[in-house]
Amino acid sequence: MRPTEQQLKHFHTFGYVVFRQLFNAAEIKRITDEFETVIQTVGGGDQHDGSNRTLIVPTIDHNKYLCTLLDDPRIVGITSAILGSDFNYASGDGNYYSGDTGWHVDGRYPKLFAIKIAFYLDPVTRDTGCLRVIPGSHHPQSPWQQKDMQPSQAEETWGVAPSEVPGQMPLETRPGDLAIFYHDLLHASFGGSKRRRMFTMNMVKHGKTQGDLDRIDNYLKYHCPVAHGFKIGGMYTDLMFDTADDARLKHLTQLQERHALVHPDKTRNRVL
Ligand SMILES: O=C(O)CCC(=O)C(=O)O
Repeated sequence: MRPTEQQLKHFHTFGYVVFRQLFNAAEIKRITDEFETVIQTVGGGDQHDGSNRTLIVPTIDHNKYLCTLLDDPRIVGITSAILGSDFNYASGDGNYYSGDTGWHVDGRYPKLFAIKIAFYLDPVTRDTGCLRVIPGSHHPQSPWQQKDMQPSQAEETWGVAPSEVPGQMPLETRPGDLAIFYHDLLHASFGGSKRRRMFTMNMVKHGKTQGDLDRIDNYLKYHCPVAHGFKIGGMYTDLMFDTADDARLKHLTQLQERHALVHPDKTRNRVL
């Protein structure tokens, strides 16, 4: 599936795009059920009492069905149109979020490098925990990238609650919708429940130059399972590799190799 030119323009202009009902009811029910199995059995979700966020990294890698999201023509088509067909899958978190998430970016890069694909598994609205974004804030020249334009400091700077910062856009979604955004985009969430279910797939551009590889290595220092405290023997689980065909492997090889350089003690040898 290729996004329309308008969807792509929307994505690059505003830093995000929402695909409505990309997954049908039966598909999203299966995705949700398998997510629950993962977070309950290996993610500590069985201990979740709402006092804190429950987090697991990675998510899809722990489940054979969820691994196939990386083969899904919709995910592959959209990501290829944005990052190129040789994009790298860069892991992703699974969450029971509890309460608000303050304004932040996931990274800042001089040009497009990383995107996040977000599956919200419950209906979420502006005031019940949907993703809110500041459109255009991903552009390096955006005023939102100035030191004195930090929405996380809205109360101190402008006397405005962070949830009321002007210029924001709530991305209200129903299960089956997919929100995709630049890592550089300011985003937050307010008013959600104590058990807001959401998981992500991060995707990054394939590295071709030494500069690209340096960027990837730096990314892996802070954003990979082991950097978040989850030791799975490398960038991906064995299950992700063992169930991969050649098409999927194309999206795994580079980061597994770079992971071995960045985290040599935390990468088991495997022949790819
Ligand atoms: O849904 C949320 O609470 C925020 C999600 C988020 O910040 C992220 O995935 O980076």
